[in-house]
Amino acid sequence: MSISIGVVGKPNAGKSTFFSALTLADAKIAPFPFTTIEPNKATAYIRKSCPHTDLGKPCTPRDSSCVDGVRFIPIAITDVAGLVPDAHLGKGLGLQFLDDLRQADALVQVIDASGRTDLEGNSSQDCDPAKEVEFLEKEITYWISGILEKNWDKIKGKSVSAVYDIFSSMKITNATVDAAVSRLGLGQTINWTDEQRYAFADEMRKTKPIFIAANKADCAEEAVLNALKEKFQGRVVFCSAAYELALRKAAKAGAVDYLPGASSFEIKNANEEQKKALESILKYLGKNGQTGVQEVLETLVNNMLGLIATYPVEDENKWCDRKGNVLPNVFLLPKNSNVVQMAGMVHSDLAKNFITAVDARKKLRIGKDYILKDGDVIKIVSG
Ligand SMILES: Nc1nc2c(ncn2[C@@H]2O[C@H](COP(=O)(O)OP(=O)(O)O)[C@@H](O)[C@H]2O)c(=O)[nH]1
Ligand SMILES: [Mg+2]
Repeated sequence: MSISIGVVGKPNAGKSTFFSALTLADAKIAPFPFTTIEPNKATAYIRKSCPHTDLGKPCTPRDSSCVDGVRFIPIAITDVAGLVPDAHLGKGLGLQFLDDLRQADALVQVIDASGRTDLEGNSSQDCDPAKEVEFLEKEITYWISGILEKNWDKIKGKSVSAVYDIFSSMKITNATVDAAVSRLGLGQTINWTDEQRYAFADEMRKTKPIFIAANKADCAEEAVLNALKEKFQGRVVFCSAAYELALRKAAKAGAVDYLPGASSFEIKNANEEQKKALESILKYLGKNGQTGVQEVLETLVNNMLGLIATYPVEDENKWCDRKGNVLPNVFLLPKNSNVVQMAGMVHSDLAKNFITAVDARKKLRIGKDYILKDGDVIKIVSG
C-alpha cells in the first residue's frame, strides 16, 4: 500500500498551487500513466539516491523512476477544499469533504506565511499564520468525532471493538484505539459523553501527524518566518508553491532544465519576460537553497513519518528480479522495521514462509530480527 498524504488548510493559503507544484512531473520522472488519478488526487515523488550507483549498472525500476542516479518514489497526494473556523457548525464548505482523507497517513497544512489573508481566506494584512494551525487541528478532531456520532446508534452500549472498523478504514490500528481508550480511562463499554467522544476523537486525530508548509515565503517577512520556525520546531518548512509550479511548468515546456527540489536551474530558451521572472526565482533559490515544496514532502516522509527505502531483489549478485529487472521495486517502511516486515510488504506469503535473507550489499546472510537501514538491498528466501 502506498503512502498517502492529504493537503489541508484555509482557503487561499495556496493548497491547490502547492498540490499542482508537487505533482507536476515531466515524462522523465513520470513515465507511467499512474500520475493523475482524479482532479484532486495525484502522485508526487520523494528523492533517494538510487542503489544502482553502488552496483555500477543501470537500474530498471518498475514502480518508481530513476533520473541521474536519483530514485523518484511515488507518494499519493490528495488536495481538499479549504477549511474555515467553525466548519463543524457548517461554516464555509463544512467538513464533509475531509472524508477524502480517511486513507491519509499524514497531512500537510499549507499556511499563508505572507499574512495577507485572514482565517477565512479573505484579503487582509498582518495576519498571524500560526493561528491557522490551532483552529485546523480542532476542526479535524470535530470531523472524526462527527464520524463517531453518525455511527452512534450502531456502537452505543457496545464494546470498544465496535469502532475498530471505522478506524481501520482510516489506517488506525485496533491497538492504537485500545491504547487511547485506556489512556483516557473510558472503560470497555461505549457509553461516552459528548466530551469523552471528542477527547477520544482528538487522540485519533493525533495519529495523523500534521506537517506545516509555510507558503508564500517569497513575500513573507523574515520575522514571521523565524517565529514560525521557533513555534513549530521540526514540523515546519518554508516554501514558495508559486515558484515551484512556475519552474515545473517551465521545465515541462522545455524553457529550463530543472529537477524538482534542485537548488538551481539552467535557462534554455525563454523570452525576455520569462527570463526576468526566472531570474527572480533564481535569486530566491540563491538565498533559500530551494523553493521548499519538495523539502516539505521529504522532511515529512523521512523525518516525521520516519520512513526508509528498501529494495527487494531475487538475485543478490545482480540485484535483479527473476526477469532480470535491476532494482525493480522500492518499499517505504517505518524506521526500525525488521526484514520479516519487509517481506510482508512484498507479499504476505513471503513473511509467513520466511526462512532467511541476504544483505545484497555485503553478501551477508541475515536473520529475521535484522533491522533494516535506508537504502538496503535485500534478498528474501522463503519456503
Ligand atoms: N506569492 C505567492 N502566491 C501564492 C503562492 N502560492 C499560491 N499563491 C497565490 O495564492 C492564491 C491562492 O492560491 P490557491 O492555490 O488557489 O489556494 P487554495 O485556496 O488554498 O487552494 C492564488 O492567487 C495563488 O497564485 C506562493 O507561494 N507565493
Ligand atoms: Mg484550492
